[in-house]
Amino acid sequence: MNKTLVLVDIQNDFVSGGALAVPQGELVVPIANRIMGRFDRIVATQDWHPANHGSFASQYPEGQVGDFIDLNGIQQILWPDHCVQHSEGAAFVAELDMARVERVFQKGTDSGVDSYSGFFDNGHRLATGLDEFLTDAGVTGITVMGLATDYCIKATVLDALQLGYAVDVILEGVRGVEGQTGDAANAIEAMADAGANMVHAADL
Ligand code: VGL
Ligand code: ZN
Repeated sequence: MNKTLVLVDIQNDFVSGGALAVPQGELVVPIANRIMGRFDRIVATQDWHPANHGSFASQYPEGQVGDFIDLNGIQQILWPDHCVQHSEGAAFVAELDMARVERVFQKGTDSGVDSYSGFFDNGHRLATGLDEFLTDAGVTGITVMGLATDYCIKATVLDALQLGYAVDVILEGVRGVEGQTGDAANAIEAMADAGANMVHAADL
């Protein structure tokens, strides 16, 4: 068996009290802990930005969170400073059981380009190593959960499908930023349309 769980960005800044808190983001933690035993392999992604990252509104004199800018040719929404390398906000949520997490793939480390997907930056130029790791391990299908549905989950799942993986998404294991009402539901629909399988934790 080769069942692989990919935990996306379950970090302090994305749960209640965090800099970019995803509503009810912390609720995915007990679900992750509960289902880990069903998998042969577990990996995690970690949003890991330099303090001057180009997605931070703080880097622009007139920048407001939620504004769109052009970041080296790619449309970029501006975020509050979050997941700054080595900060408490970038750390994995303390309650998340990391004991069986075999590897962590960091992303967003280049200040000039954001990286929602756990596989590639938003310009699809640099790989994080996740695809190579999974390929080397003979993994052909992954189960994805974590944060946030409408950004990093969606991008990770769409890239995985494009790379040829079979992808299950755990519906109660994801939560969205919901900058606009419906963003999370639209993301779920986009992932399903692209071929992802929507599953419930109880059915694993
Ligand atoms: C994320 C916005 C900015 C995410 C990361 O993990 O979904 N969203 N950086
Ligand atoms: Zn980020």
